Amino acid sequence: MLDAFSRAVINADSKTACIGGEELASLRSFIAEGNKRLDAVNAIASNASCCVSDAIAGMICENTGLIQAGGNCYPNRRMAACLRDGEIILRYVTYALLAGDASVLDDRCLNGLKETYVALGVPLQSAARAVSIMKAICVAHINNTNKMYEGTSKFRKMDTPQGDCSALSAECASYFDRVIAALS
Ligand SMILES: CCC1=C(C)/C(=C/C2=NC(=C\c3[nH]c(/C=C4\NC(=O)[C@H](C)[C@H]4CC)c(C)c3CCC(=O)O)/C(CCC(=O)O)=C2C)NC1=O
Repeated sequence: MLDAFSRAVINADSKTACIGGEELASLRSFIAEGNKRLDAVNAIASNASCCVSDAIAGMICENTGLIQAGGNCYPNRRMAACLRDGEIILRYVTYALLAGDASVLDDRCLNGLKETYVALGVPLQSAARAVSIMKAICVAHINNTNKMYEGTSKFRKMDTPQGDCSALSAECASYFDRVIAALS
């Protein structure tokens, strides 16, 4: 598993070079923006179960066959496995976002996932749809633009300083895109 720092070392080593100006600048900004990154991870992690259940519910609303006999979220054992998988995927995305590197997601979650799903008959398109809903939710939580259920007690904004988190939300979105790509 790599992070932004070990990745810089590996890149430099593969060129037998010292860690150079551009890499140092990128690490410097990784450190300078570190608190924002932690807030972004926290924004997702502390809304994780809501995020997962909403994404799986959304996926099922769009395709109710999933919870009927023959569907891959039927019976409850499979529904539970599906919710668990949503949690696993989200957890590895938060690890990647924390590390600033996708390798932990690739190596420990995505490696062989498509083959497992194909073998078990888990519909890849539905799984990708649930992941894309999680992506939209997480981007909203990171940017603190979450508007779902506004005006009710279910509406939640994180108590964080205002600032520009567009780069972090884009990075987070790219990890979800990686999951979707691995399943297609
Ligand atoms: C650490 C990384 C890791 C991952 C990612 C992982 C995934 C994983 N998901 C599985 C099953 C499963 N995954 C799903 C998921 C779904 N079904 C749907 O219709 C939806 C599209 C989707 C939810 C979004 C289901 C239903 C099963 C059970 C399938 C079965 O037993 O028939 C299995 C088979 C073993 C088991 O049932 O526990 C694995 C290994 N395990 C791991 O250790």
